[in-house]
Amino acid sequence: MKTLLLTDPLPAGHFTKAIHAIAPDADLIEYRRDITDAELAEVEVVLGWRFPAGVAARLPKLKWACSIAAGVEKLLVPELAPHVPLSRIVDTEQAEGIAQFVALMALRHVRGLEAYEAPQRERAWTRKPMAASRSRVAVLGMGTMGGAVARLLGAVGFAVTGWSRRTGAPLEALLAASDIVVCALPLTPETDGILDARAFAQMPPGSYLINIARGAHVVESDLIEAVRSGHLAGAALDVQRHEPMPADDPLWAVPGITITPHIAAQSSPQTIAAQFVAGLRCVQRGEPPPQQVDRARGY
Ligand code: OXD
Repeated sequence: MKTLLLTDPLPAGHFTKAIHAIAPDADLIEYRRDITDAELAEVEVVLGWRFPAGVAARLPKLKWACSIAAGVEKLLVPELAPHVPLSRIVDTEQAEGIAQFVALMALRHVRGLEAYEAPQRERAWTRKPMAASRSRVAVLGMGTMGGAVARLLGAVGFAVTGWSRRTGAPLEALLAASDIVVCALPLTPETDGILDARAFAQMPPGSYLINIARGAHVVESDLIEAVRSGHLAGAALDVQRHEPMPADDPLWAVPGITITPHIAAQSSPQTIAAQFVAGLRCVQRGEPPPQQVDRARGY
């Protein structure tokens, strides 16, 4: 079965090597801008991060699409034929890495670590000791990532409440009762822009946002306003609406906002290859591939 690799911005070569190491028979082609309709007409499987514009409509034989990520919104394009199953990677190692990143950012914030940077530059031994923090954290999205985040934050002393759209619990009340809000939601039309001026106004003064999901969950201009006004203490954004973030993006220069370039945790090509090949074998046998997302729900 011919598989098209759409891994950009990650180099396809890593995936080809990892897949061929365990499935030498896998028939892989890498996407090129000048790829022809004749080549695409032979493709039965896609492994990728995002569909370049128009490509999904040029795959008449497509039988399965598999994301190289946990989030699938960039493959779930309207032109993807409705009968094509879409799978995602489920990686507990990645979830643990994400949880470590969130714990690092949450602890750095509540322990006031940034307050020691200027004194060190000035060689000033200025102490502001504190007891253990018991800050209240809301984890929005309780899937593989959010669940791991909630467990680790609980283990280091935070009072954690998980929230997901499916529980139907009112988000406003939780935001109002949280010192830190962590976004681990899937990106769907319902969650796009969910963290906006209204949500920030509901969060208590001095509270903090950590986003490890997708940049589009946050209305970034509203966040900048909420931080600049002093209502929010700041934010740690591992993901941004425009990735890679352009040099003139206003988010770079907001005191209190930490930007990292989508590095909180990533699945290894070996993990992706193992899950992909297991799914490919199912499709080759005519069985449904595992780890399918509910296309109507978007995750
Ligand atoms: C993912 C990601 O969704 O890396 O897995 O962002």
